[in-house]
Amino acid sequence: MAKWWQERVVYQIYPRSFQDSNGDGIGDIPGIISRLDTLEDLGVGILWLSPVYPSPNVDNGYDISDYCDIHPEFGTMADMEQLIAEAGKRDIRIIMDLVINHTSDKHQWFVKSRDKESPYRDYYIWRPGVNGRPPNNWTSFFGEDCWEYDEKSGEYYLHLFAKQQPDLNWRNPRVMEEIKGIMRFWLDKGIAGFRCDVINVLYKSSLDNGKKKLVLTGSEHYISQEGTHKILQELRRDVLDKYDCFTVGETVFVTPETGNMLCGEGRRELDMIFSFEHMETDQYIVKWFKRRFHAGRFAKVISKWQNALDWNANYLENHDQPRCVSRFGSDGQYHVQSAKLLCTLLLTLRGTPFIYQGQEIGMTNFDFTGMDQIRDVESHNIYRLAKRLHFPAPLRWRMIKATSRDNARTPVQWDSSPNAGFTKGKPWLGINGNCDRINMASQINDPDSIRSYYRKAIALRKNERLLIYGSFIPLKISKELFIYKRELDGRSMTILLNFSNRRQVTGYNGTVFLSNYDREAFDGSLSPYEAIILG
Ligand code: ISL
Ligand code: CA
Repeated sequence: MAKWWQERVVYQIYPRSFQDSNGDGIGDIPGIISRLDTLEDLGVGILWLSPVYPSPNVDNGYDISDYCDIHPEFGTMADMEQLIAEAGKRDIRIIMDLVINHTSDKHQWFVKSRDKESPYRDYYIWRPGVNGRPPNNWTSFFGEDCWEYDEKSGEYYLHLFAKQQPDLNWRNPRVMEEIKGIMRFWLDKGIAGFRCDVINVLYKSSLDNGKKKLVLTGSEHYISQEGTHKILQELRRDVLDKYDCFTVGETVFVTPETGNMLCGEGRRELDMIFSFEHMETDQYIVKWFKRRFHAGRFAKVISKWQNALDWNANYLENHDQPRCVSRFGSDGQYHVQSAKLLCTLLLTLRGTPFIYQGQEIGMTNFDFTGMDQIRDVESHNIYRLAKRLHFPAPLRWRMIKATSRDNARTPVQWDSSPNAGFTKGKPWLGINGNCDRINMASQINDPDSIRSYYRKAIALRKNERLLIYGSFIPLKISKELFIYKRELDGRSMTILLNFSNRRQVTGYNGTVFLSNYDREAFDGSLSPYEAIILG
């Protein structure tokens, strides 16, 4: 049966960097409201807001200190309600980020839980040390230890992310009830669902030592455990099923098999998941060791996932990943062409497309020159770790520059005025120097711009059921080419993507529905980074 969240395109907003309205240098909810017309014009039907809750911002809102309020730097609850209403008028629905693996260490639950006698003690995972050492050998996502010692109670607490992000204890039924209450609170306000942060690590099956690994020692005890499936089924049954909403899970270290267990239709857990494998095709083991981009490797992984799940959540970019045009395309000579090629790919895959703010104008990786310009907690932790491991300074910087999450977090480039129209004050994070050249104002009315191409591709998907529901059939995958077919009720479209220079192909013909070059007919010759949809 058709579902609205399959037919719509999602646009991710990272509120801090989207649009500032009051000159404090931080994007906010009134700023988002002021840009809703642009988003409506683009054709998106769902907005995903990265966290807007009160937070000490150690991890920019992914460390939540109060789940049922709005961070004053983003506005008020009334602003949030207005955003939901104003978006609704434009037929745009809103999903929020649900970060329930951990809270901030400033959350009242955690503050109280520091007291051994408190009923909140068991909301988190506290353990005594072993011979003066942490309870086990696990390592965290952010390159540090997983356990933090608390003087007050003489025990350690578990944190899979930063030490200011203590993990919740999902074995405690009271935690489950609290989270259900939070979900209902927002759904009752009219939001349309959640993007669920690192949702497949909630349940820790044991706290035994892990097999020693280069990264995430201990993860076999918490990745996609049976206990997590039970939790997801319960949240679905008791909360989500009572509303017209959907969930997309951010799921780490999933395979097609474990992914299916999390979002297969019959499972009644999540509606779709973000997998990471295609984002790992340009790295060795961890993202800090870059490997040259290879379109064939990338396309092969995408194809595999396309047919592995009932429904996909497709993305090429988000607030944790470098900009896709710099990474999978070209941010030099073929900037415009390759940004449009990546747009074609994203909008013609089977699944719900997720566009990240700025992607629709081809924003590139940052042009920062040193660590002092970087704010991301992960980048700083990894830089320190690399220093401890005696990596030379230039290598350390190269690692961070290519992979830092701040690449995608620089403010949106709206126009060529000071601070790119993002703020009248001092932006919280530097603005890319290319904002004179790459900005919304210069693209919005230009029919040949990247932005206009996104608009066209979104409209095409909306009008072509086969681009939404059709099957995905890979036809050719190589270092240079990714060609596939979408098919529904005997009709088909072929999508040709050329990741290289001029190329000749034979055997493909039809009407040109969309191309990033100005062409009416296709004769088999592809220009550099050309993308064509043939019908
Ligand atoms: O950033 C990463 C890889 O590029 C991941 O290790 C990332 O930390 C992981 O995907 C989890 O991400 C989510 O949870 C984190 C938060 O920092 C991220 O911003 C969020 O997307 C902790 O809440
Ligand atoms: Ca502001």
